[in-house]
Amino acid sequence: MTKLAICPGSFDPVTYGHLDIIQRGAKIFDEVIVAVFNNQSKSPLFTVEERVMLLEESTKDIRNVRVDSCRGLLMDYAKSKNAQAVLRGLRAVTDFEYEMQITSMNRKLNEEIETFFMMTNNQYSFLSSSMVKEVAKYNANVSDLVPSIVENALRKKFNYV
Ligand code: COD
Repeated sequence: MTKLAICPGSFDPVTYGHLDIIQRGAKIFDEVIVAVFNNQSKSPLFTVEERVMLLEESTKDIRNVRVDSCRGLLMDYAKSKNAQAVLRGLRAVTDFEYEMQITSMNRKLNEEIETFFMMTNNQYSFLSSSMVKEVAKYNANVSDLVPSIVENALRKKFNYV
């Protein structure tokens, strides 16, 4: 049976931290679908379409990764795709409580789909989309935090080109 994992998130925008989890996940699962959700509570900078495009470009060399946009509940989406797993990344201890809450709720919604956590690579343990946006707003160099296509998109958003 093909082992399919959904890697859900806001990805506003995708960072090297996200890509690290996606790349490593793609070595373990037969297929990974990166699912972009519109988490309105985070007041996104990029539209869902822009985030999907940036992810597609950034993952185009990974054969078994696809990108999709989603609405509604993660577990409904995962079930509709016949996924066996949800793949999430963990950074510092601060992520843990939030992830526990989401995982407990998701398990209540569908206990057959397992959530897998991968510890971040040390070099990305303090990297978040929010921090990238915060510094890119002031035209700081983010080239070692995000792919160049994302860097350019950030410059455009903040009117530096
Ligand atoms: N290193 C490693 N992993 C990282 C890094 C990093 N530097 N940065 C982020 N990650 C991981 C995150 O831990 C996460 O696993 C993934 O990458 C995506 O991160 P974000 O921040 O883009 O995504 P979130 O946390 O905003 O995603 C939240 C969801 C969209 C998954 C959630 O809101 C959701 O499931 N929404 C759908 C509605 C639903 O089903 N709700 C019920 C559950 S409460």
